Amino acid sequence: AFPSAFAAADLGATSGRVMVGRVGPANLDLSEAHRFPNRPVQAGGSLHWDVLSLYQGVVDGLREAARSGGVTSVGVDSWAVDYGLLDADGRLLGNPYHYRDDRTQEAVPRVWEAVPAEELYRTTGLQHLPFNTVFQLGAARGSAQLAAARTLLLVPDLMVHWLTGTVGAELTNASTTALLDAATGTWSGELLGRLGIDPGLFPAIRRPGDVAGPLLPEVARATGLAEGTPVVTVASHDTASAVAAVPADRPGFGYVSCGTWSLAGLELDRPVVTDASRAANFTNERGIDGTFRFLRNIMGLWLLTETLRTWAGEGLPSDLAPLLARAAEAPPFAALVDPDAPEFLAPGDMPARITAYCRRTGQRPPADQGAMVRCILESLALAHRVALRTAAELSGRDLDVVHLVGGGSRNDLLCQLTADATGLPVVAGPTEATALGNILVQARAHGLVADHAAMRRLVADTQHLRHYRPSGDPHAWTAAAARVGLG
Ligand code: LRH
Repeated sequence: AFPSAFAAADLGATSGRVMVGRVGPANLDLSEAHRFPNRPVQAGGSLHWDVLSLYQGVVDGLREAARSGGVTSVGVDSWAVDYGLLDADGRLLGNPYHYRDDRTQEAVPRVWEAVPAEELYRTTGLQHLPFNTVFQLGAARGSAQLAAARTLLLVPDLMVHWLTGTVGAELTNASTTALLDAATGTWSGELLGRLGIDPGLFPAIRRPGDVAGPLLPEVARATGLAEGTPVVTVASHDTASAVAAVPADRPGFGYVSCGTWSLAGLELDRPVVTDASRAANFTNERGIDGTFRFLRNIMGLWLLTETLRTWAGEGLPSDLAPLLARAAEAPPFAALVDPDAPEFLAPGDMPARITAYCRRTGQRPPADQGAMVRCILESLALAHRVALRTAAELSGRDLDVVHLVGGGSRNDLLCQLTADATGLPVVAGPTEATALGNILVQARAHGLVADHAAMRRLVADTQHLRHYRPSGDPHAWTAAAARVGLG
């Protein structure tokens, strides 16, 4: 049988891409049809996503996919929590906010006044992140924009709306809003009522594998794709797609989906919502097939990319490869930070913030660029270790391997440090786990892959994976972490 082709539109925080995946019984080939920058815009005192330019990138990418031979269907995924609002005519009301916009700071205590933090956690199972949709809507309360809104669509659902004219709320991404009931997987009317949010804003839930609808005729014309090409609902939360494609072959695996964020945790078949999991700020996001991602957000390679951006602006060397080589040579454990310190969330001068953190915690700040990069990567590896161990403890599971997927799996030093810190073998790759998860859910919906285990086997059999054995003394990590109160 000839392999079938599927298009995955995958929007990331710094770039978007349309990938074409060709799937056969024993093949899975991925090629990039189009990549385009995602440049957040600071305007009118707020940070926004330029969603029209992202949509244009998707359309351009689909045109390339059509040129390369056409596709059986299309799926869209992106980062979580952010949304666009539509008015009664179905028009977009303003530009969606970026989750790094700081307007939610004052909204958090107000939301907790209406629904105490413990109760919010018990209902939704979601870790506290100041940008969760629930707090963004808290910040929007009383605004003319929210008053005019009739429909809320998370970013991938907005793209699907423009591609097909239909509205729906994809389940995995909806589970990141902190408005979904963890027990039922539907919008919590009780929460919405107490928060004074109009329940009519929220479309019906769609599940990965459902067909959202055919491309609108004008979109088919603009892209050159066949009239009637279906848009299939995938796991539209990028992390859900990435974890769906983790090439694991047994249950005792942990994962780190590593890009702008490091999402480190386990796949479970039921949520863990306890006082201990709340205290450890662990989340229960929904995956495909009734799975849950029990994980913690770690600030991730954002620390490194913001550092490189700052250096580039100052005219300092900012090419990653030579800096990684210098980091590999730098002395270990010279300085460690908590990557999740709230001051690292916003865009801006990252080396200055890391330096200030080190001073504040009685450490000598990294003295040169190699030492700074080493500090960031060791701090991330340590955070991976803490999150994975905590996840295992809280869920009563044993871990015997860590799968590191996403763009960060290209970073050899980070993979090795993660193996060293966790004391576990690390399997690195695939880099494009999110796009593969997107494509495989479509392929399964078309009957080309039998089930989730077969999806994972296909990834394991066809993608380039690298293996790292733990080296060094794991106690050195315990001691270094304890020295700076990060154990
Ligand atoms: C990663 C991600 C993560 C969310 C964050 C907002 O891209 O989707 O899972 O927490 O973006």
